Amino acid sequence: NGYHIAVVGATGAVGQQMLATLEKRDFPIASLKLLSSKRSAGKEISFKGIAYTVEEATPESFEGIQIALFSAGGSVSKALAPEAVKRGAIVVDNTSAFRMDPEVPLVVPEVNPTDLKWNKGIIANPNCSTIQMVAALEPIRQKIGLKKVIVSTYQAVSGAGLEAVNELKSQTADILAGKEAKAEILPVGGDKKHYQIAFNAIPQIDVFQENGYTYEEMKMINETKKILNMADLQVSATCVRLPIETGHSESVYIETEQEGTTVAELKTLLSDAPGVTLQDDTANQIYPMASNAVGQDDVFVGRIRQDLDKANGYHFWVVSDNLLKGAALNSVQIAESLIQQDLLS
Ligand code: 11C
Repeated sequence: NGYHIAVVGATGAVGQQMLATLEKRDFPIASLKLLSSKRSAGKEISFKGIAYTVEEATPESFEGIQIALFSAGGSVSKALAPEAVKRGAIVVDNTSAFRMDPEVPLVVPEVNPTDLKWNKGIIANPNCSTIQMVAALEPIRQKIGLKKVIVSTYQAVSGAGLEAVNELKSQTADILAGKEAKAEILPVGGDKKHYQIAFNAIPQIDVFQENGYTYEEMKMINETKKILNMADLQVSATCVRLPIETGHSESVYIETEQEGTTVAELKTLLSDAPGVTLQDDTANQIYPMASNAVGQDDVFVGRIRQDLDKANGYHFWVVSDNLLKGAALNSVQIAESLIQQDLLS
C-alpha cells in the first residue's frame, strides 16, 4: 500500500534530507528508487533499515514511478523531469529550472496548495530563502494586505551543498591551526573567483545578473510574487552567505495595506499561522536562532517591531532549516498535499 517513489539526487545534501523526511513522516511508499548522477551511482543508502543501491538516473528509470522528487541540479531536472512526466510520474522539482514557467505551479503547501490543481506534471519547489519568508508573509497578506517587502538574508553554507559545508569546516580548522585557508567553492562553484567563507560574510549567493542583483536575490523577488499571486508586490532582496552550517535567517521589512495593526495583533496572526512558530519574548531574550531551527520543521518568527517612521511598516526576523522546510520537507509536503487533494492519477 502506497506510492512508487523516485528520489533523484539521493546522495546530495537535500536528497539525504528528503529520505530522512519520507522516513520520519512515514510517507506511504510501495517502492523506492534512489537515483543520482553516474558519479554517485553504486553507493548504498539505508532507508527504514533496508539498504538501497543508488542507480544512475536515465529516462527509463521513471517507468512505473508515480512521484519523482528531484534535487540534483537544474540541468538534470531540465533533461529528466519531462522524461519522468512522459512516463506518467508527477515531478516535484527542487531546482530553479521550472519555477518561473507559467505552466508550472510554484508551491508552499501552507500558502498556495490549490495551485497544485493546475499542474501539468511538474511542480516546482521554491528556493529555500523564499519558502520561509512567504510562510511568514501569507498570514499577514490575508488579514491586512501587503504592499512592500524588503529582505536581507543571512544564509547557511549547506544551501550551496555538501561541498560548501566541507569547505567551511576545513577552512575553519585550517585558520584555527594557523594555516592558509583554501577557497575553491564559495560563493558560487562555477564563478570566476572564490572567497574564504570561514570568519567572513559574503554578499554574493549565486551569480550576478545584468541588473546588479544576484540570481538568489532575483529568485526571492520573482518567486515571492508568483507564490503570493501578487505581480504588483514591491519586493527587494539582499542575500548574504555566513559561516553557518545550516539554518537561514532573514531580516524582513514589510509595509502593509492597512495601517494601525498593533504588534500584539501581528504576533497573534503569526502564532496562529500553519507551519509558523512565534518566538518573540524580548524581555526574556527569546527570538529565533539558526542553531535552534536545525532539524525543526517550522518557520520561526520573532523580533516583531513597528517601524519608527511608517505607520504601516513592520520589521521581523525569520529563521528556518534551509534543508528541511527550505527544501526536502516542503517537497514531501507537496507530495502529501497531492495525495490529500486526490491529484495523483
Ligand atoms: C542557497 N538558496 O542557500 C540557495 C540554495 O534555487 O534551490 C537553493 C538554490 C535553489 O545557496
